[in-house]
Amino acid sequence: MGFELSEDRVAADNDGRLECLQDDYDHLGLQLARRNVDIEALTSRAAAFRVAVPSWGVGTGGTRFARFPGPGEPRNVFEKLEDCEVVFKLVRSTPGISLHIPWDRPQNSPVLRMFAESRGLFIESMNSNTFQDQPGQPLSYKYGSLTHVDQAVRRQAIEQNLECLQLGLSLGARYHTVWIGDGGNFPGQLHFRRALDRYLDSLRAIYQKLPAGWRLFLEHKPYEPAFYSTVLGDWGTSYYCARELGERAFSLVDLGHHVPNTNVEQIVARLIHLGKLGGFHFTTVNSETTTLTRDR
Ligand SMILES: [Mn+2]
Repeated sequence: MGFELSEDRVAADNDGRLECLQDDYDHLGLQLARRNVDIEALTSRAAAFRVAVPSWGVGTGGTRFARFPGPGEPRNVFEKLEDCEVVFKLVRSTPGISLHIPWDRPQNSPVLRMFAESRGLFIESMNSNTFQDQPGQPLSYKYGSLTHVDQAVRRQAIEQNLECLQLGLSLGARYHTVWIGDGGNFPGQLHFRRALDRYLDSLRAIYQKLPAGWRLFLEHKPYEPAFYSTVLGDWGTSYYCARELGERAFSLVDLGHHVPNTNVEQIVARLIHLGKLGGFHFTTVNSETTTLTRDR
C-alpha cells in the first residue's frame, strides 16, 4: 500500500504559517537592506541549492550494517522512490536521487526512469557496492575489491562499476561515486604502495569508460571497515588519485568520514583551492547520508 502526500495537505499546513513567515521575511529584508544586502538575491541563491537523496537513506539503518526493519519500510527501489517523493514534496530541494547498485538494480531501466520522472524526480548519481558479497557472486570481496591482489577479483569489481555506468546512462544519471571497503586490519597485511597502484589501475579502467559529461567521485574513509588502514583513507590520497585520473575525477567529502578533531572545513577549503571538490555526503548520527553535487 502506497503512501501519498497530497499537495493539498502540504498547502493546508503551510497556510496557517504563511502570515508569520511573510512578516518575518519582510522584517529580515529591512534589516538586510540597512546593510545594503538584497534579500531577494540571497533567496534565489538559497532556492537554487540542490541535494540528492540517497535511495538507501529512506530505509531503517541506511547502511550495510545490521538492520531492524520497521513497518512501512520500502521493499524495493520503486517504494524507495515513493518515499523520496515525500521528502521532495516537503523540502522542495531534493529532486535528484542517488542509487546504489546492486541494491537498486532495476529490471527495466526505462520503466524506473519514467516512474521517477512522473513524480518530479530524476536519477542523478550512481554508487557501486563492492564492499560486500552478493548472493551468487563468483569471487569474494572479503580481502578487497578494486585493490585485491588477485586480478580476477579486481576485474569483477571493475565490471560491477562499469555496469553502474551503463545503468546510469539509461537512467539519465551524470555522476558515479566509488567508495571501497578495501584495507588491512593489522600491519603487514597490505602493501601500502602496491595497493594504491592497484586502486589507480582499477579506477583508470572505470574512468576510461566514464560517459561523456559525467563526473567520477572518489570517497575516502579512515578506519572502516578495516581497522588498521584503508586504501583510500584520507583526503590527500583522494586528491592525488583524482588528479592522476583526470579532469573529470573529483574528491567527495563525506562529513562523517573523519577522525576526531579533524578540521573538515579546512579540508573542504583545500579541495576547492585545488579545484578537486566534487561534492559532499551529509552524514548524520544514524548514518543516513545525502549527496550534494556541485555544478560549475
Ligand atoms: Mn558516504
